[in-house]
Amino acid sequence: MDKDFLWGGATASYQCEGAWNVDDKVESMWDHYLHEANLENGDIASDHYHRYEEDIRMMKEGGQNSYRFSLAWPRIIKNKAGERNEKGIEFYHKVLDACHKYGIEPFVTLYHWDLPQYWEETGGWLNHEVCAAFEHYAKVCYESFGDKITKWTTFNEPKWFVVNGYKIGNYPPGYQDTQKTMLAAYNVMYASALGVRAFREGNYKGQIGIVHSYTPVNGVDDTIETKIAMRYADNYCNNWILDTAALGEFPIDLVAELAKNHDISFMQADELQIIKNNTVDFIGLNYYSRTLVKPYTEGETQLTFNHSGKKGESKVLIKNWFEQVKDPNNETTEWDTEIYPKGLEDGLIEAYQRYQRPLYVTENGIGVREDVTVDRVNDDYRISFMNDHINAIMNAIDTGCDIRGYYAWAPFDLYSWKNGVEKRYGIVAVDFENNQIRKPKASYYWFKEIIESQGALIKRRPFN
Ligand code: BGP
Repeated sequence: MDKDFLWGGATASYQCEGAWNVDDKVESMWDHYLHEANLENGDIASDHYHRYEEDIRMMKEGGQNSYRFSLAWPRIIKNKAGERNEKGIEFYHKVLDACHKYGIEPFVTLYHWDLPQYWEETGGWLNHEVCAAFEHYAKVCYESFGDKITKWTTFNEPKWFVVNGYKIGNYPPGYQDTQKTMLAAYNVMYASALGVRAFREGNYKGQIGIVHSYTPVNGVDDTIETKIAMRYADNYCNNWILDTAALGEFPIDLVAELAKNHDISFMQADELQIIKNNTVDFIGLNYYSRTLVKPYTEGETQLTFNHSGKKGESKVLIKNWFEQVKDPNNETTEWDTEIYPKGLEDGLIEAYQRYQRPLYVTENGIGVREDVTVDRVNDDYRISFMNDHINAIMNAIDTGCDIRGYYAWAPFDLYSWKNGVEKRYGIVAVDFENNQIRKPKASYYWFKEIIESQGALIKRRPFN
């Protein structure tokens, strides 16, 4: 790997900071939703708000040179009038200063799902005003932190929070409505373009991108029907984010298909032009698995998500579009995520060919139950998972793709959306029951050696 390659871990404000109402932070839509539903929440999470220095020091000691994290809008902007919360801003200055002290390059997400509840109450992403509010928030962040950050991203995973929040209904605000899904998707992609435009107009240093929950699509066979199903799946999973952010256009066949039965009058020509003119400098891809599909011509849409950690609960079947199927040859986690590193290699090559932008793998990891009371968690499965995915990146680089970083999800255990802290991803264990004690897992030490060798210690293998 190139010496400038970024190696690190990724987190999100809500999932690790805790301190949900400290220093004048206001409620986010996730605070509100989980409190109302009385579900396990991130009120304390990994208490990173108070332990960021220790966490960042451990990144450094683990050989890492970058940290991807998000800023919490409800910590930074107090109200709809857009007033700044200086205490929240001060917190992120301290985090950024710790990064710089330890030689860790910050890679910063503006929005990782914690919309201020005062905006959710006005309709959230269904309310067009929220796009301008996001632009204002982005400007406050660029102004406040512009001299300490050179890698910015607007949104983390529009596909994931929009589809889960408005179509599947398992995330806040909990709708199951295609029209609302389309409107939220449009507003988010427009807001992202406004964030890019504000960044360019302000002449801030560095680059700006977007992060996508990438599930490259494969088909069960080579028939024309399967190829059509694959295109539907790719539009649903990937293209409405990546084509829009990187090429400046929503996929026209997707828009035409949706327009048959839905209202698309919210798509305004002047705004589409803003989207066209403000594409991203780079793309961040979060990779957990691919989407394997076959045609689905009979039967109704069924979308269910596994939050229990009992295998077999997830279902993605979209009427007349596609059905997601399992490959019996591959293992899955207890949360139904197929382990398929080849998908990352194929996906990176495809994304690079299509978008010709520098790529970063901004999240990759495996969520499992673990006993963290032992001295050291021997997470060989995580080492093997990371090895094979870094190998996939190296294979893609060998074909000429410009890939500039790899971030483990996560640098330490944190809260998993709707799954709580039972589903662990960290390379450092956090004992949530026992004073939040941090203990590196075997994967932390392994990752350090891999980084020090610039990837030379990765077990290389071609995929079949
Ligand atoms: C991504 C999100 C992260 C993180 C990760 C693991 O979709 O960007 O925030 O949570 O997935 O997912 P989960 O916690 O649902 O297992």
